[in-house]
Amino acid sequence: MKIGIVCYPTYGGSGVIATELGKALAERGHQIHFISYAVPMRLDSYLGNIFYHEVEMSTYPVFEFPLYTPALASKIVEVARFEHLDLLHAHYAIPHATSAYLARQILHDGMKVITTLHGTDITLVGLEPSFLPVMKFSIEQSDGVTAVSRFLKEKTLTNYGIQKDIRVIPNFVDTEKYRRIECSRVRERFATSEEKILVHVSNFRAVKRVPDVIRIFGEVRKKIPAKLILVGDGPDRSACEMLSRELALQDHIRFLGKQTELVPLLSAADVMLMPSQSESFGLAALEAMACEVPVVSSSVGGLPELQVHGETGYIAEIGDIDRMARYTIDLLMNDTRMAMFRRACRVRAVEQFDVHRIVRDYEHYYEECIGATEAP
Ligand code: GMT
Repeated sequence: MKIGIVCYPTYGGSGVIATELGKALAERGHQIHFISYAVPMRLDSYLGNIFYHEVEMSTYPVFEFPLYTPALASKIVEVARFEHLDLLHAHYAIPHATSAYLARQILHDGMKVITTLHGTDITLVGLEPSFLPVMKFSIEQSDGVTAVSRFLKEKTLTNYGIQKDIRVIPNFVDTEKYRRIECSRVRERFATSEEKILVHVSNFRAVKRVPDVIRIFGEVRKKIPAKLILVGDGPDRSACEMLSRELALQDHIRFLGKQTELVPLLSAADVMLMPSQSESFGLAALEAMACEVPVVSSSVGGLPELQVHGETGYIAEIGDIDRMARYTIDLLMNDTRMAMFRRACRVRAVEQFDVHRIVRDYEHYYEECIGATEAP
């Protein structure tokens, strides 16, 4: 198939999934055309079958705001005409599903549009009154809609009153690449041999509750010698650096900023903390699980679909810092349980969320939407 993929190129789950999906589809013989305003972060080397088309933004003094939605629609039209796309896969509904709808109306050539809902496009941004009617319309007009968790599917149906079948296709990880590696040198850089290592990976937005991560760590350190590695960057980073000083934890916390090579860092870690306020899936937790790192998380959104309480980690109510700290301490103090959890994390990542399995699900869904196969 000739497939167009529209996504955000930045550090974030939807862009990662879109890029990894495109790469995996290309390996399976499809021709992939990425369309975005910059090269997607994980599209870092030349790969056959993959092409990148940049949306050019023109400015004009009359425009107070950049007009990305029509610019993207025009680029989709151009790529679809030149390359004869069979379908266009829009990741993150705003504004990609809208541009895709516009392009399809202009094209009239049978190109199908599939929209994948990722999270805040539905739970946060899309609900704003200035976007909601356009979001509902654009999602309903897509030929196929997928959501990354059952939670997100239900939220979309109820919040938007959408009368449309939404297929749940969970996020995935390349378990060949994401596997625990020998990491003693990395561990030594962060901690002594007596210390445990906790890790958190996010875009430091309010929904991630990074201050909770720091407070949980503070409680853990009262009982166990430990270090905390914080990976990523975003609006809450300065406040978190301040909080770590207020709590006198600054010598035990390393803010690493954005990192592209996560496997060595995850392989050095003992537990991942994800106390999010909202999380439709939790891709960072899945990547940790693939590297045998148990996750202590909040109970929100799709997290209970990803990890199993008491098997791959622990789940607590949002904001219950004491409970999350207690769970982390229990796990760090019990070597036998830790070993069991580690194994369970890896098995669950490989058996339920491996890239090869999920990419086949997308392929079947594409075929269904194009009309090549019947729905099961
Ligand atoms: O909202 C974000 O944090 C970014 C967003 C994205 O599109 O990059 O993440 C969402 O999509 C990821 C990939 O499907 C999911 O793993 C995240 O759980 C989801 N984030 C939220 O729901 C907060």
